[in-house]
Amino acid sequence: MSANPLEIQSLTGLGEAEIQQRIVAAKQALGERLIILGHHYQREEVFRHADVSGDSLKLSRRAADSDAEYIVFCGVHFMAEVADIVSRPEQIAILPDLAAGCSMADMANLANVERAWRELSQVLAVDEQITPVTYINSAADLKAFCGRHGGIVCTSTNARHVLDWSFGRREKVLFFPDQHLGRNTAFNMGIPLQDMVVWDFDQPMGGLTREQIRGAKMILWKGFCSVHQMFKPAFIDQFKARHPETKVISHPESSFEVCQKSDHVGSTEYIINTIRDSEPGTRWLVGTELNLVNRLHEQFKHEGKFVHFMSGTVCMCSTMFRIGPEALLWSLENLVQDKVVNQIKVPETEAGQALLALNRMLEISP
Ligand code: CIZ
Ligand code: SF4
Repeated sequence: MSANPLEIQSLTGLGEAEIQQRIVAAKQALGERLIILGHHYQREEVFRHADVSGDSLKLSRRAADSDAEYIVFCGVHFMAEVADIVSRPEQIAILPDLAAGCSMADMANLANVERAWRELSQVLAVDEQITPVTYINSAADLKAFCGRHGGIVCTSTNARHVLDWSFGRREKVLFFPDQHLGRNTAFNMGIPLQDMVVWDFDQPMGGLTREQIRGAKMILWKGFCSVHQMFKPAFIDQFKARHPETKVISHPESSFEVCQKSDHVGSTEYIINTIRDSEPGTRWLVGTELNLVNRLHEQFKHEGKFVHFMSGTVCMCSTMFRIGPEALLWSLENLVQDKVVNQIKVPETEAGQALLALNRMLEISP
């Protein structure tokens, strides 16, 4: 059974307080049969109900360890797919709103990646020379592609370990879908920009010459996150002109120029921990999703830390926002009645191959 927008809509007529109370009651009724995993980018009205919050690496580990019958994922589609893949077959992964996708993940699909692999094989011995690395922000069939071709998954927390592992095996990496995470991580490992090329999936041979392909160490897919690409170096300059003491911290999905102007670059877990461990009085300018930055602002203002968002406009992840309290309530109340709605189930063969690539990642992650 999948989302019935009318059923969810009928809940939007309820007051916010009643929705919140009913979520708590449904959670209580389900007890240990349920675990709610909440990504850092979720909005507050939903995030507060998470049993475990974290980034995709932490949440995929918790999904793999959990004994709960139902894993309700407050996050986006690829995260619920990962929960399904790493959990046991009898466990059920649920995404409260099926429209919660990821525009970056959609920038790479299996047809485009297989075409790239075929075209690259005209120039290179692909299975000996290239490790395919997919960011966890990608569909399960791309993780399966990496599983089949000796490749691996990465998150923003372990991207460096994953690239070290990959270059330890083969001389080149095809990195998709996010060019920025690939470029920022490789550059920090000492790979110069001239050793990186961008694969334009809309063009034959990625728009590259044979020489460019032969000469590259990193082949970066031309994908990006529409939220993180809003952050601009000029904003950092203007902010620092007003508050020169500011420390700048950015997510590696931000552009190269923004990351170069940042004092720290890292995943959401890294950003949270770095601000948590900083001295009272520190002023932070943060380049990541708005809901997380607002939460950090609220959490740390009592310690005298100043947390600011790296944009004058409201740029938040609209697909993360799809998971509203009404959708969460709708999925939980159905479970109370033993009705499973919005189950995310990855086909068995694909899941098995994707698990190979995910397990390689989990084994080498810190
Ligand atoms: O890996 C994740 O959870 C994402 C999407 C961001 C981050 O760095 O935590
Ligand atoms: Fe995808 Fe960007 Fe939203 Fe993360 S913030 S889920 S990468 S669109």
